[in-house]
Order: sequence, then C-alpha cells, then structure tokens
Amino acid sequence: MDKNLSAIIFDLDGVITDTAEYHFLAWKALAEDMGIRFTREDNEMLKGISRMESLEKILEIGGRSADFSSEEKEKLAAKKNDHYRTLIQKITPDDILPGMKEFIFSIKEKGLKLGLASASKNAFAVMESLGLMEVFDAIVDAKTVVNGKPNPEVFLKAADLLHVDASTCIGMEDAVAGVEAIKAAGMFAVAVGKRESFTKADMVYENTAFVSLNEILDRYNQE
Ligand code: B16
Ligand code: MG
Repeated sequence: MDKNLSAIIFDLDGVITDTAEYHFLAWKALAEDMGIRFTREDNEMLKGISRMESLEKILEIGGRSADFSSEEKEKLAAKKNDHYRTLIQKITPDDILPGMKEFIFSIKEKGLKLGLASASKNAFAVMESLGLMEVFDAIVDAKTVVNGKPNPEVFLKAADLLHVDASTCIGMEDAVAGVEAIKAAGMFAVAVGKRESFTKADMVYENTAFVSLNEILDRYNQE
C-alpha cells in the first residue's frame, strides 16, 4: 500500500456536492426578512463555517449584531434551516460534483477507506439523497463534534471511527478553515478551489473534474 495510506476523508459541501447555492437562497431569504442585503459574494465567506457563525456574519453585514438575544438568534437559524431542508429535498445522485463519483469508487477499488468530515448538521440527509450512505465507511457531522473547523476534531474523529492513524490519511476540502483543520490533524491536504486561496494545502485542484487518484498518490508518496 502506498506509504501506508489508509483513508481519504472528504468534506461534503463544495467537495462532493454543491449545497452552497441552497445555503445562499435560504440565508438570502432570511436576510431580506431582516432588511439585510446579502449577496453571492458574501455567501463565499460562509463556506465551511457553522450555522450560528454564518448567522453572526450576516448580522454583522447588516450592522444588526446587537439587535437579537441568543434565543432569537437560535430561532432565526432554525428558520433558515427549515427553508434549507426544503430546498435540499431536490438533491439526487446526479448532484454529485463532476468527477467525484468516479474518484470515490476508484478509492474503494484500491482498498482504501472512505470517511466524511462535514461541518453541516444536515450531512446525513445530504449523503442519503446522493446515494452515498452505504459507500462511506465513516461519516462524522457537526452534531457530534464540539469544535468546528479550523479545529481538527471532525477529521480526527473520522480517522478514529475508521480505526486508522490520522498521519496515514488524506483530507479533501474546499474551505480555507477546512484545510487548516486537515493540517492541524496531521493529514495530507488536497484543496478544491482557487490556487491562491490555499497556501497551506499540499495540493490544489481548481475543479473537482480534474481530481486524479494516481496523481494524488504520487504526491502523497513523495512527501
Ligand atoms: P448546516 P461542509 C458546511 O459544510 C458548509 O460549507 C457551510 O456553508 C455551512 O454553514 C455548514 O456546513 C453548516 O451547515 O447549517 O447544514 O449545519 O462544507 O463542512 O460539508
Ligand atoms: Mg466545504
């Protein structure tokens, strides 16, 4: 086996499927209800960060951070989530990002384990809709971790559930906070997105369609 590589642990939103648009539509509706203008560009900042942190950023954009009690903020976040849950009902296996289905199955064929480390509390529902629940060996979502990304907890927990050492794992992410979490977990980091955004990643692909297992294994083995 390639330098004892045992598993590849994926982020969900932005790596396996693109839920960002649904998050955007749900946050935008909530922001508009509060008289806050929220753009697609603003939405970029919310990738990989938790629901409550996202709400805080939106309130900051609208200059309304001090206007709500924590109970009211919980209600606002729950309202956004209800809307988001309705929107993600549309997700099907066709929503797996280009190249990722083939990539996931090539990992399985090599006898490597597959893990998921998501900051979303909706990760199980999304994986179910994508038809990937049975394909993955371990799934960790935000419901069972205390510290969000960039803390390494979610990636370490996935390695634990897979019964493998974190140093023998590769992590894959589309968010800067996520790449930081992978590196803090002592894993090899593959990022998906704009090259200049990911100075800490070991490898960067600008698009999931270009991801190649052989190329990743070559680079992992050179480390
Ligand atoms: P939820 P990931 C993250 O998922 C998203 O990137 C981020 O935009 C979202 O705010 C977060 O999940 C929480 O999602 O409201 O569903 O719990 O990229 O870590 O898979
Ligand atoms: Mg992500």
